[in-house]
Amino acid sequence: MFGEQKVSFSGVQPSGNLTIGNYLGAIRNFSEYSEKYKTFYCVVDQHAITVRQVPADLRRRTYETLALYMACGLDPNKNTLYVQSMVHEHAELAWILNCFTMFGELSRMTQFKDKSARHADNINAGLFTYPTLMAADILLYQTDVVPVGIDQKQHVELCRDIAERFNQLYPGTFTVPEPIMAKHGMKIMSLAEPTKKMSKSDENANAVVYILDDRDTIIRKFKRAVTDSGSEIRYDVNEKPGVSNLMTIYSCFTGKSIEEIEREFDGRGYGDFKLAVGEATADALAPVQADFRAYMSDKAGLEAQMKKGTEEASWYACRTLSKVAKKLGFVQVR
Ligand code: AQP
Repeated sequence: MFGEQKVSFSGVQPSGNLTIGNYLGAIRNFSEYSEKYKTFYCVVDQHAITVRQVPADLRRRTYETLALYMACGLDPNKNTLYVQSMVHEHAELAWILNCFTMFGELSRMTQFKDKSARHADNINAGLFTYPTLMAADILLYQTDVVPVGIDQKQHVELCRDIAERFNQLYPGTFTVPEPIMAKHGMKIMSLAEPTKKMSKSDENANAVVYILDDRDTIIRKFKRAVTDSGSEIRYDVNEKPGVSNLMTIYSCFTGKSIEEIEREFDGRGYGDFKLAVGEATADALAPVQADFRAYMSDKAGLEAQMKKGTEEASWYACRTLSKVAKKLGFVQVR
């Protein structure tokens, strides 16, 4: 909360091409808060370097992620859209919060365990302290709500613990945020291994539908999606994880309920169903892709937006960081 205004904050890492998981679990829900909240949506490039990135790819994907934010309906006049590394307060507050976060807390984070298993040759300190940088991102803006997919809920809960601990020592410093998850689509699963989350860094491109995949590719990927034994289109995450995941995706893109979908495909096989999911996904993404191309063709416009977003975000970030510095006893002679 900044003054009387409630705040929404979230971010996406430019660590790969964005997936329909990122879209349905996070970005699509960001604009819900644009009218009533002060909203900050950030391209979190500093988070992305916890695993090795090719610099040219990271730079390109940073532009692309910003363009996708706008293509997904985030109006830059109603939302502060910016790049994390351009607002130095994020990293500064992260250091401070490291001193208020326990080793045991960070060790329990599921994402740290998963990513350190996947990147066993590079278990760096940044991977371990990722959640304190994320807490800094959120707390800098006195955030009330953080729209995220369910995989990030644990990090937002840790952020709440850090904020409460800090507030106990230094009352009234931070707003304690709430994670907000979409009712449907909070965890879209891999098309190849439907018990595993769909991730942009998955090495198997067929397991993932990217927001920018063309129509034929989208339909082909859904046709090849792993389904379950039997032929019934029925929602049952334990017995039919593959079909249930496709039903969730179809529901998210068409607005139909799970019961409606079960009725629609009663007596029809997986082939018909997969084609329908592919077509619905491609139809829904087509306008986003067209807008994305238009934004990407105007690099100067994107850079102007980055500057504007940085100026807006910096003003809020600087206020919170000065408050924290004062509370901690740092000398601030300007
Ligand atoms: N499969 C998913 N279903 C629903 N939501 C998802 N999110 C990610 N995957 C899914 C949500 O997208 C937002 C941005 O995610 P991120 O870029 O911060 O990183 P992540 O959660 O680690 O996502 P990825 O795609 O799995 O990236 P990599 O492969 O780089 O680790 C978050 O709100 C997230 O919950």
